[in-house]
Amino acid sequence: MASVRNLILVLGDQLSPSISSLVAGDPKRDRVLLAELHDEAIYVRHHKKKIAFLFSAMRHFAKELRALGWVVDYVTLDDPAHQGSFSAQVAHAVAEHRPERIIVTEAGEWRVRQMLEQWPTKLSMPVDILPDERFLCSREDFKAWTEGRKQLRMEYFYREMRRRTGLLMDGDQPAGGKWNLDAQNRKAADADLFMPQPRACAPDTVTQAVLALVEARFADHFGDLEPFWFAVTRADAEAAFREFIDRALPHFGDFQDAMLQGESFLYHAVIAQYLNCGLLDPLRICTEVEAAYRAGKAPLNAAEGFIRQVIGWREYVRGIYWLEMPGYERSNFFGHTRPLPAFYWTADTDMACVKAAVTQTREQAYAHHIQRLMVTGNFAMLAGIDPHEVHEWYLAVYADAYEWVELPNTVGMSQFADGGLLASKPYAASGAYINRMSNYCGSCRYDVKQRTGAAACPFNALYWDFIARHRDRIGNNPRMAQMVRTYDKFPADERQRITDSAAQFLASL
Ligand code: DLZ
Ligand code: SF4
Repeated sequence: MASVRNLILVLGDQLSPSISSLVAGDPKRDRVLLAELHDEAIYVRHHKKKIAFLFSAMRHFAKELRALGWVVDYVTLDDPAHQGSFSAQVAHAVAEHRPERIIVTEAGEWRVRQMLEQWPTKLSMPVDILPDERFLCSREDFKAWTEGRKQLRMEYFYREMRRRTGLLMDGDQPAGGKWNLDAQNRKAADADLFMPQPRACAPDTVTQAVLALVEARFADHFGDLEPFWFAVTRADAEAAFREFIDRALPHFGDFQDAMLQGESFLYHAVIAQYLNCGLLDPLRICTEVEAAYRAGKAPLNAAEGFIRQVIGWREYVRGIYWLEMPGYERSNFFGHTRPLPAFYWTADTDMACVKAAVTQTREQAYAHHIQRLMVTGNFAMLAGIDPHEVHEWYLAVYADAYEWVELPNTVGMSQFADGGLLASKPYAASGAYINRMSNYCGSCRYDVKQRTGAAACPFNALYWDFIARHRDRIGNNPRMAQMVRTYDKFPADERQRITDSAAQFLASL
């Protein structure tokens, strides 16, 4: 057998043929290793659909690479050669092939990066860790951008990314004259029989085998395996994205923050799971969205909102993650310690908004950004849930969640546990916000108009109690000071009712 020059390890979220580790290799002399790993499936107990999605996408990617001429060692979870972890699997492959060196593209998570960095010593072998060029802003570039800045606001980073990529630019000016049209993207939606649904792909035989494996091995993990409809190949992910452009993008901006009972997807793209594992390319999808706008097929507020999420927010949170790890994971600005309530797993709650978000999360491994931020996230912060438990929940239950993207969104944006490094104010809201943006409250046992008492929407007393509990921490934030003043104007007996209602509700969790 011909000897192997380089062993190229491809991680489960690196399913791109143009990933730097493969570009650096040679199909004739190098060998690729991809492995379904027990440790990766359980270090948080990932949603069953997420595990099945990734395993099936990995199996299809191995096929894609073989068609391109690569020799691929693919280790399934039930393979006799399965070793359980990245380190053990690579040690096993090194013993078998005796390569000259290992090549790998940098990991997306601190935990895995630590592992890779130990390999030269552990394996007595050179390990080339290459930059992940699928991101438009390298870790070094992001660090350089932060230098000398008092505040790391996404908006300024985003403008630089617009200039750098040329996306939605007319010369050196933003298309349409404004950088950010978010203010136009807050309309409430009405139920509409013709709401587009994301493209559903029927499971092929490869996916069917994975579904059986996941059901057998991870039966006690959260989440429904079926119906399974995610794309698991690049071609199907691209087809799903093109359907989004044709059918949903025109309304994506307007209804970006809306929520409707029984509608899990509204006009969202539902492509983050494809993007974050490498089936879609960030720059390419943005170019296609811009082309749709330039061709008059989508309004500017939709195209700009979409592109901002990808080249602005997504790159920005990754930059923050690498800037702030490893300490960031344990941030707890408010000192919250309450355990995550059981209904985050069971959906067994009378709060219609929370019930809807958790139910669809169980069914789809998906909820859109406002459900995550303003329903489950907002509730957790108001109720004083330990932000680390909240983080592990989001990381486990969403098909698109990897730590680099999920942690800053949870710890920084949604829980304000970093004390305002990332967000300019806590995303705290009472029931009124949810009522304005959704139709959940109409069918809820609680009354969104009442502030206190057993029938009142729990978000209301919890919101005011949160303001009161943390007034010293948030009162000097100009955007929160107004709420503290409003609270102070409540009569003393009303303030007491708020304290009592919040305490009673929390005791019932
Ligand atoms: C999330 C995940 C899961 C569930 N399974 C695997 C796996 O079996 N093999 C693999 O290579 N990667 C998996 N991943 C992704 C990793 O846990 C990790 O999130 C990324 O490699 C980022 O460092
Ligand atoms: Fe949620 Fe309160 Fe509305 Fe019920 S009344 S759906 S708990 S916001």
